[in-house]
Amino acid sequence: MKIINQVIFLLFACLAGCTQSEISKSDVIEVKKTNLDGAQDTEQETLSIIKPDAVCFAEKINAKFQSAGLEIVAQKKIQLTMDQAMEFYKEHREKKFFGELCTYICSGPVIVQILRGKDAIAKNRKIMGNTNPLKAETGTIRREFGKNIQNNAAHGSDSKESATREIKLFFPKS
Ligand code: IDP
Ligand code: MG
Repeated sequence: MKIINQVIFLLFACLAGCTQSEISKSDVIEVKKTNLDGAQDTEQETLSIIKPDAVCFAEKINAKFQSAGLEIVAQKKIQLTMDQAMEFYKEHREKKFFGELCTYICSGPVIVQILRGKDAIAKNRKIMGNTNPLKAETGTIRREFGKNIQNNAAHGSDSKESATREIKLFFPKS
């Protein structure tokens, strides 16, 4: 009888999907030293965001970064204000999805992170996969955890300039 109850519970847990956060409730999860002094030339830092409806998969997503050799050197859970979202996504302000995108990114807590490693910017983009989860390769974050082209689980800086700007926005002292 006990086993049957456990099986039923597991079935419900699977059906419920992303309902429970795997990550602690505290706002600041971890912040380590973030300057690149002493790091090798090819090392880069990039900004990653685990978007609202993928926060519950944070442990699995972080495991992908780590197994690809990206170190999470800073990480915090925050909820963006509309002003922060509009500043962050300002390169898209002319796009028709801009308003909806900003509303979405503010719809719940996100996890902002600095990833560090060799070719971190390109590596993170590869681990994330195509913007559209339907076009993303098997095993990528967006393929596994994204719902659609907007709710696509993760953000990753697309250039050194973006990385510098985006890291400053969320980790001004780093
Ligand atoms: P990226 O995140 O792969 O760099 P961008 O083109 O920079 O893709 O778009 C930023 C974010 O805007 C995407 O991650 C996604 O959340 C959202 N987005 C991109 N294209 C569309 C669209 O056609 N409809 C709705 N949202 C979109
Ligand atoms: Mg982009």
